Amino acid sequence: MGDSLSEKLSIKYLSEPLICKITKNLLEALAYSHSRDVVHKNINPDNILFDSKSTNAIVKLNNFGLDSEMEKQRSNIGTLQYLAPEVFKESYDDPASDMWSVGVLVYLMIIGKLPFISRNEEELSKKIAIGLLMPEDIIQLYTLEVKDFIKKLLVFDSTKRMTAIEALGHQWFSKFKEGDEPILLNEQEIKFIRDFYRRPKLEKAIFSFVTSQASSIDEEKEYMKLFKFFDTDKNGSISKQELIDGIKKIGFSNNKKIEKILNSIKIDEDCLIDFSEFLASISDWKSERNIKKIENVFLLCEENGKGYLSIKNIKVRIPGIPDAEWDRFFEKFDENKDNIISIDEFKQCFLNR
Ligand SMILES: [Ca+2]
Ligand SMILES: [Ca+2]
Repeated sequence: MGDSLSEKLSIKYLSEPLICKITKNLLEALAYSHSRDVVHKNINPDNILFDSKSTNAIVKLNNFGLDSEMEKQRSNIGTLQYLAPEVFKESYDDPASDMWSVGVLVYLMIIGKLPFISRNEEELSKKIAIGLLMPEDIIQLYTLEVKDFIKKLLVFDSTKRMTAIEALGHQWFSKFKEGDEPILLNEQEIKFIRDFYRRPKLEKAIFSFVTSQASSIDEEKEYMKLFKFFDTDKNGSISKQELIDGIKKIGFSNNKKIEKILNSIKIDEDCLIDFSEFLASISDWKSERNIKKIENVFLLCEENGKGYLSIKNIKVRIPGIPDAEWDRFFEKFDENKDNIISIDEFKQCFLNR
C-alpha cells in the first residue's frame, strides 16, 4: 500500500500532469458512486489513498458517507475547510457537495494551501461568500485549463457546479498524455540540484561523464520526463529561469523551505544544463548502486591497471577545461599531493556534496 494524499503532500511536490492524473482517478471513483446515489461527504487528503508508491498508483477513496462521523467532524475545522457552503446549513446528500471538495483539493495540490483558510465556520462562510481568489504569481505557472477547472468547481451555487461526469469531460484532462507524469521531487533532490549548480565547471563535467557512462536506460527514461518538465522551451537544456520556474511549480511558491532553497540558487545568468548534467545533479551519489558506478567508471579510465588517474590521463577524457581549473581540482581532491587521483580520492569528489 502507498501513502495517503496528505502524506504525499507533506514530503513530496507534485507536478501538474500527476495532479491531473490523481484528479481523474478521483473523479472516476466519484462518478461511479454518484451514479448509485452514494455521496462521499468527507473528501479530504486523509481519505485519498494510493495503492502503491509509484507514479502509476491507483487512487482509492476511503471512508464513504460517514454520517454520524460528520457531525463530530463539523467541529473540526481541518475537515470543515473541504466542505461546500451549502453543507454548513442543510443536507449532506447532494453529490455537488463532493464536487466542491474536489475543487478544494485540486486548489490545494496546485497552489499549496487551502482556498479559504479560516478558524471557524462563520469566518469560513464569510470568506467563501466573498469569492475565490487565486494567487496570480503561482497560478500563471500552470495551464489555463486547470485554472478554469478549479473555477468551475468552487462555485457557490451548487446547481452551477460541474458534476463528476462533466468534470471528466473538461479539457484539462486532454492536456497531458499518459506517461507525462514526471516522478516526484523531494526537498533533498531540489537541494542536490542547487548544490550541483554551485560546483566548478570541471566537477560538473566529471559528474556528467560518469552519469553518461553508467546510467541505465530505465533511469534515463524516468528522469527524461522530469527534464522535459523543466525544459519548457524544448531546446534540450535547462536555463536558470526554467529551473526556478520548474522548482516553483513543484515546490509551491509559498512553501518557506523551498523558497529558502530557491533563494540560495546562484547561477550565472547564461548557465544551462543538459540532460546528463541534470541526471548527475539529481542522483544520490551516496547510494550503493551509484558508488558502484563511480568505481566502474574509474576502472574504465585508469592508467593500465595501475589503479589511479594521472592528470594527463583524465584530461584526455574530459577535454575543453582550462588548466587552471584542473589545478584547482587536484588541489581539492588530490589529498596526498602525489599528482595522481586514487579511487578513494575520486570517490570523494562525488561524496562531498
Ligand atoms: Ca530550455
Ligand atoms: Ca593522490
